[in-house]
Amino acid sequence: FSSETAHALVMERIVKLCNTEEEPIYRVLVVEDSKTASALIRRTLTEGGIESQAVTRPQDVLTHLMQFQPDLVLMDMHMPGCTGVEVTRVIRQHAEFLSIPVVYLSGETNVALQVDALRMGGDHFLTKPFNPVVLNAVVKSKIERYRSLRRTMYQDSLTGLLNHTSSKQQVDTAIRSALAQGTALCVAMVDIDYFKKVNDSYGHPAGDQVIRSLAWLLKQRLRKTDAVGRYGGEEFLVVLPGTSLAHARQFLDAIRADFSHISHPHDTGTFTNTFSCGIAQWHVGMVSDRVVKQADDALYDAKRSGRNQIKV
Ligand code: GH3
Ligand code: MG
Ligand code: MG
Ligand code: MG
Ligand code: MG
Repeated sequence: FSSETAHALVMERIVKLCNTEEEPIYRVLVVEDSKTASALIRRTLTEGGIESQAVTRPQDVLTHLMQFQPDLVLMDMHMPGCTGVEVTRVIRQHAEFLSIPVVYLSGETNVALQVDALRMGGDHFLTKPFNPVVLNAVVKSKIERYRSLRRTMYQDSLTGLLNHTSSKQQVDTAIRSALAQGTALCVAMVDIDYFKKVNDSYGHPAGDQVIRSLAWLLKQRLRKTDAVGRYGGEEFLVVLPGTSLAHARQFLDAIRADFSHISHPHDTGTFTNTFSCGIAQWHVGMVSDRVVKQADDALYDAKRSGRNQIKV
């Protein structure tokens, strides 16, 4: 696996996490050389509603991490040829897995060695024989914390969409897969029209509500493979893999028309609003900054031409 592929896979999982309202199932990678022990651990996890995969050979851990995208690693201490501490150190060398929870589950009762394991990248130490209830409780609480950490890192708190940084990363990810698969890719920039007036006339909370309703509409309409992020205050970045310019335009224009008909409530009545949009088509050789800039230029053109429209 190249680090680019790893990055793409990780982003895919993060987007999935950000796009689903209900929590996806918990996923645990069990690193354990004894097949009997891993079968027992996995059965316990299954009973707790936790999905798992097992790795018996430490050299396979990275591949499994990238393909399975677990939320947590359950790590044995003593394995043939290496220790769990060494495996954890390798995992932590990859930026994508810098903060994934690593929980030790080992027969090691030497407290000094347990403390060493925690000092060197471990998050928790459980001993064998384990208590199934405690194991599942530890796993779930560590995963919950890790998820809320990732959320604050990647998600926009007002809308639940991707934030500025992760929507930009999403363009990189989409470019990589467009290159690998030889497919089309369009990127669009959406910006609400005369938004300052909304704030001035109806107040900031009403403005926030307009931002949320556009976010909701975009999220509703986009397909699973698309991505949308809040790029700035009232600006959204939309990534449409496998989409021609004509289709992207048609698709966003339908959303534009629908948005313009939404009645937004304020203290004494309702008001409507519009957005403008610029679309850029990606071509081989274009870096993400350039395709985003081109969408932004097209957006500026749409604004200058009177707003409530789409330009390419
Ligand atoms: P146009 O895009 O049509 O050119 O006009 P505009 O009035 O929308 O232009 P501009 O981009 O200059 O203004 C955007 C305003 O959005 C400025 C800022 O006060 C407001 N804004 C930015 N973020 C938020 C937010 O999170 N909530 C609210 N309510 N307003 C925000
Ligand atoms: Mg062992
Ligand atoms: Mg503006
Ligand atoms: Mg605006
Ligand atoms: Mg703006």
